[in-house]
Amino acid sequence: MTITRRTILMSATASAGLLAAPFVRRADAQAAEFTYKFANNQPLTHPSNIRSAEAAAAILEQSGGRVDIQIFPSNQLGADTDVLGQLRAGGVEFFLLSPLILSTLVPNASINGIGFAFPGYDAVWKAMDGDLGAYARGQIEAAGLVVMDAIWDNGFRQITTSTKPIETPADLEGFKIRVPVSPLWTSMFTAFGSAPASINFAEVYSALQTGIVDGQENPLSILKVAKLWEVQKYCSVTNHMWDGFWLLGNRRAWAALPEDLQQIVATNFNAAGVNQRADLATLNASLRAELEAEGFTFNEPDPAPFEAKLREAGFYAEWKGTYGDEAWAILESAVGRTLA
Ligand code: X2X
Repeated sequence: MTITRRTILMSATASAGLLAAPFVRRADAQAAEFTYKFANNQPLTHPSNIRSAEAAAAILEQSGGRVDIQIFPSNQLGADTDVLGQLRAGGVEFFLLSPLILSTLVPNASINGIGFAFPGYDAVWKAMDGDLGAYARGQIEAAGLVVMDAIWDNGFRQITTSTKPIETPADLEGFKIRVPVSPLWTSMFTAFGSAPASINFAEVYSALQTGIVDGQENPLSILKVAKLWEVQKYCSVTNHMWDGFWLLGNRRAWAALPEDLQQIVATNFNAAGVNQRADLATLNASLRAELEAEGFTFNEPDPAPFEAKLREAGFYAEWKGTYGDEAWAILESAVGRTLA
């Protein structure tokens, strides 16, 4: 990410229609016993960063100044796949990351991203606060990372393009689309017959601007905070998957915290996640109109042919085999229907 791009995002704070982010790099950081870095890929204007900053302030206060969480938004410490390496090595202590990108390390963590699995948010929270989330957290812990209980929202994903609205699955054939770095994303858009390119979020704006790809897919909140109308024209409301963010921790850094401090950190982080979900629910009510005002043209294709296309291409059968019967049964039970 260039200085110019970051400057643009910073200056967007005032005009984004969101609260000004209370992000402050404190000068007294060296006074704390535990100074931990918290990385994420979202601009300061995203509710994730507003709630993270709130949690960090509460943690500093409730720990009597012993725990200082410093927030690094917008991939300031590196692209997501690099920061995942830093988290494992201990160079970064906390990281808010998509379960699908995490699946490059924890393969079955991506199961929430199966196409068209969730009909809406009620089903998402029931599953992710229930057995499916517990299963995923078990996988993450078995891989040597710490994970907080509450998953944060990213959202239902929509396809944007610079060229044409996506009306039917045929419109995705041969389409050059950016997908995040994750086997599940590549598999889904390969099943649609597209030409998916794995690109970290840090490079998405420039990849769209320079025409390396013609489109991308993300929730409306991300289109807004990343100002993607500047480099995209159409938004097709496909709701093709839901994804969130797990708040991950480095195990050694976590174990170094006495139990009472772990409790303070976990309680505030989980509360921040639950509040962030509510913030996004509020934002979602007005985002489409705001994005239309910025220049996006919306359409709402029938999702049924898209799901049928994935099924015909063997997408569901393939992923059932990859995740295994146990994980697949938890997914199907969570969504209340047979997917494969
Ligand atoms: O990389 C993306 O597209 C984003 C911001 O949605 C994720 O973190 C998965």
